[in-house]
Amino acid sequence: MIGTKVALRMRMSAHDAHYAGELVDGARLLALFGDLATELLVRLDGDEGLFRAYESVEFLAPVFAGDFVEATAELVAVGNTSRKIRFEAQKVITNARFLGMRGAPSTAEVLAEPVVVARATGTCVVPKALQRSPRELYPPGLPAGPAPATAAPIVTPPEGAREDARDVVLTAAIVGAELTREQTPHLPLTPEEVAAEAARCCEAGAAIVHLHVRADDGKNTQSAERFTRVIEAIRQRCDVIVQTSTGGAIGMSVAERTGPLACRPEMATLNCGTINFGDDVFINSRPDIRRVAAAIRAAGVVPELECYEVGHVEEALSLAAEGLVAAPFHFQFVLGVRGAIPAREEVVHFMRSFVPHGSTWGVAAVGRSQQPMTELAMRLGGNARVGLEDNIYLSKGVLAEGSAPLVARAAAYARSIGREPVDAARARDILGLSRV
Ligand code: KMH
Ligand code: ZN
Repeated sequence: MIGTKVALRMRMSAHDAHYAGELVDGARLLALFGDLATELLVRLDGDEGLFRAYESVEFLAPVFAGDFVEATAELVAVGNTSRKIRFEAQKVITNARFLGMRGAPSTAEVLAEPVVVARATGTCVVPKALQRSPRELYPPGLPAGPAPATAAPIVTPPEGAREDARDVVLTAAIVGAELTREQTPHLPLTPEEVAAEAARCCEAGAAIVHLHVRADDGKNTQSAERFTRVIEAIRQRCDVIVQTSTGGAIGMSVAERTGPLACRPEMATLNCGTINFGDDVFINSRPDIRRVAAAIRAAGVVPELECYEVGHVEEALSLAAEGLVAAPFHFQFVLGVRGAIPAREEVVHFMRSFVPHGSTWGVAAVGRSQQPMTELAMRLGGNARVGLEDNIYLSKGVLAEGSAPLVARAAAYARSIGREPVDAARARDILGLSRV
C-alpha cells in the first residue's frame, strides 16, 4: 500500500569499484534500487513485476569501495498496473582515507550524518493477471486470514486521482449525535453555530464536514428540512464537502436515518456492521445495511464506508460485489469505540490490508486516541477525521474550543511530515465526487 517502505544495506566491495580511485559506478546504485523495487512489488502484488522507467535519477556524492550504503524505497502511488516508487541511497560508513584521515588502509568511520549519494523516482508495472488480490495481503508477522469469500474488486483509479501521495483529506466531525453541551460548551447546535464551525474547520484545513444536526431542543434529528437549513448556511460561508450521517443516533429506524439523503449531499456515511457502542448497541443488520446502501445509491450520493471492525471491511466489499456500492471506495476505520476494535497501530495495518487498490482510507479514532491515530494514518499515507463528535479534548483535561483547533493540529502535523491537507475542490477529484 502507499507509504510502504523497504530498505537494504550493502557494503561496496572492491568488485563494485569500476573507476579510478576505487570509485563505484552509478549503475551499482541503480541495481540496489532495482532490488528494492522488486521487494516492494513482491510485497504488494506477489510478483516481481517489471521496471518500466526512471523519471529522475540524481547522483549526489561519490561512493567508494568499502563504503556501506543504505538504500530505501517507498511506494508513492499505485495505479491500475503501475507502481510509482521513490528511492534514496545514503552512505553511512566510509573508509577513513576518503575522509582524509590517517590510519591503516582498513580504518573506517561511521559517519556522524549519513550522506545522500543518490535519489531517483521510477515506475514499475505488474500486469493485472499477475497481481495478487489485495485482500490476500497481510502485514509481516500477522497470520494469514481465511480465504476471502468473494473476489476482491480491483479498481482502476480515475485519471489524475490519488496520484499525489502528499495529498491528505481531512474530515471534521463537528456535531455528532450523542454529545451534549453538558459535556462541552463548545458543541455547535443551531444551524448558525454549526455553519460557523464548519467554516472555521474549512479554514483550518478540512475538506469534508461529517454532519449530524440537532433540533431546537438540542436532540439529534435526521430531518431533511433541518439538514437543508444547515447545509444552506454552510454553503453561504464556505466550500466544503458535506457528508451527512446515515448513522443518526442509537435506536433510529432506517427510514429515519436515511432522511438527509433527500438533500442530495455530496457524500453520506454507510455504516457497515453492528457494534457495541459503549453501553448501547449500534445496530446495522445486514438487510438494513443493504437498505441504506440502496438509498444512498438511488440518491446518487457517494458513500463513505464506516468500518468499526475488520469484518465490516469485508462486508463493504460484499456490497460492492452485489452492485450496491461502486468504486472507487472510501473507507473510514472508526477505532476505539468502547466495545469495538481498539485504536492500535497493528489494527490500522490489518484493516488497510483488506482495502482494494484504488480506494482511499482514513482513520477516525475516538477519545484520547484521536491525535496519535490521526498522525499514524497520515504517516501511512491515509486520511483522517477529527472533531468533537469523536473527541472533545485538545489535551488531557483541556477541552477543544470547537473542532477547528483539532483540524488545525492535524493539518500542521500533515505539513510537518511533507503532506498537504487539500481543499474541497481537490478532495472532489481524489474521491471521485466530481464525476457523480
Ligand atoms: N451516532 C452513532 C451511533 C454515522 O454518522 O454514520 C453513529 C454515527 C455514524 O455517528
Ligand atoms: Zn457520525
